[in-house]
This record gives sequence, structure tokens and C-alpha cells, in this order.
Amino acid sequence: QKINPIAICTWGFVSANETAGKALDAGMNALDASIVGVAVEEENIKNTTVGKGGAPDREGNVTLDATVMDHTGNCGAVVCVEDYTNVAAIAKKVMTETPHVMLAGKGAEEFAEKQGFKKENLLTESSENAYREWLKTSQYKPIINIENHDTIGMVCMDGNGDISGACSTSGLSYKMKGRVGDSPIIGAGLFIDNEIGGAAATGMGEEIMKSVGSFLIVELMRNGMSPQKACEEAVMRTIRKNSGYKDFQVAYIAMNKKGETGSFCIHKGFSMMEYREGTNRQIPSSYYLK
Ligand code: SD4
Repeated sequence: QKINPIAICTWGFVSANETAGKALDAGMNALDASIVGVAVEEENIKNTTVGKGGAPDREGNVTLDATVMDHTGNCGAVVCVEDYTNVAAIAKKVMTETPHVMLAGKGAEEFAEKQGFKKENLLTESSENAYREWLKTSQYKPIINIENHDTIGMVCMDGNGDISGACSTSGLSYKMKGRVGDSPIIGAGLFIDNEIGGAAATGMGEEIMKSVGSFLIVELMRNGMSPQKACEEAVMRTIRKNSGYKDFQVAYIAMNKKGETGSFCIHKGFSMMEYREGTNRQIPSSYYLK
């Protein structure tokens, strides 16, 4: 039986989500559709939290993190990669071409080169200028919903009803050298279980990792919660544990096997894109802090 494909992603990434949705409608599988979808933001130099044009760490290096997970439960990830834009595609190669799940730094870069990915300078003039401006105060304080929060996490269901996803980021602006967030960590930034559904995260990676948020959402859905309720409960775990929650954003999106979706976050301002039956919609997320 033919299923109507669905693509969801974090934030207002209209074109990324539409690209994935149309690819699914044209028959592409959910994993590859997620990768072509997130690639739109990886290549968008105006997005300072993903791929080329991403904000650098506090020493001026742009380092990217990404992961992919498919409907068989297979996954791949790369962390702290410099000089390559399409890190979700590299993460897929880690999954398909190596005996490993995750490659970091230099090893990931050498692997990308051998796989034929193009080396590029990821630091654009405008991110370099912003960085030079930042150096004047060197104050490390991520700004809620603004430049530190534009990570793309995507979950797709294809025409076979199979679910896969991808997540790609340059992490928090002006992070410490070597810092890795939730996005490339399976279970934190992304988790898929084809029997149940999938979830993806954005926001303060340190907090998302502590609650293994995307895995948690899939497990809550397994136990009967709707995607919406599961996202709410995952955000509440963070709120109950960390009294500093007013100072950071944590946001989740989720989809179950029936194609129901949901999203929730701490602070107003987050939204989810949803593509189904040829229509791409931006859905403002409900939030905790009224
Ligand atoms: C991280 N979760 O590296 C990412 C940041 C993010 O939109 O979501 N930015 O912590």
C-alpha cells in the first residue's frame, strides 16, 4: 500500500523541507530525502548555524557536526569537521562505507576527502566579521532563538512508510574549540525507530544530551504517547532538572508511524515545517514559558 510521504524539520526552513518533501513525492527514500533536505541549509551561507557560513568557535574555526539514521536502525555521524559543507552526506558514508558509526575531526576530514567530497573554506566574510566583533567582548552567552539556534533536524517518511532522518549543525557560536553538541549524537539530536517514529532536537545541546531527548521521545511514543505529548514530556524533563531553563532554548519535533506529528519547546519563537500531500506548512510550536 502506497503511503503519502511526510517531511518535518526544525525552524522555518521552508525550502529545505520542501526539497525533502518533493524528493519523497518523486519516490526518493526517506534517508536520502533527509540528506538532500538538510543540504539546502548546509549550503545556505545566510544560515550561521549550519554548514558553510556557520559561526566559528572562539578561535575562529568553523566545525560541523551531523548525523543520519535510517529505517533499519543503522546510523552514521561526524563530529568537529572542518572544511566540508555537506556533513550529513559524509555521515551517511560513515554509515555505509565504514565499520564504524562516528568519525571525528581529522579522521572524518581525511575520510571525506577519500570519498570525493569537495574541500571548501566554510568561514564567510560575514561570519568572520561577526566573529571579529564578538572578539571585542568575548562574552559567551548563547542568545535564545537567534543566531545560535538554527540547526536543522529532519525526519521523513517515504512512500513505503519507512522513516529516516538527518541532523546538521555548526553548533553553538563561539563554542570552545573541540566542543560537540547533541546534533551528531544518536539519541540526543536525532533518533529513529521505524516501528515507532522519529524525533529531532535543536537548542542548547548540553541540555538535550543530558536527557537523551530524541531517544526519550521515541520511547515515550512507544509507550503510547502522541508525538506532541512526547515532545512536551521531553522538554519538561529538562525544566524539572535545570532551574536555569529560562536562559536557554530546547526544542523538539517528532513524527510517529501513523504520520502524526508534534513539537514543543521552552521559549516562544520555535516552529516546525511540515510537508504532506504537496503542501509545505510552517507550524508555530507550543512552548512552556508563557
Ligand atoms: C548544538 N543543538 O550544537 C545545537 C545547536 C542548535 O540551532 O540547535 N542550534 O548544541
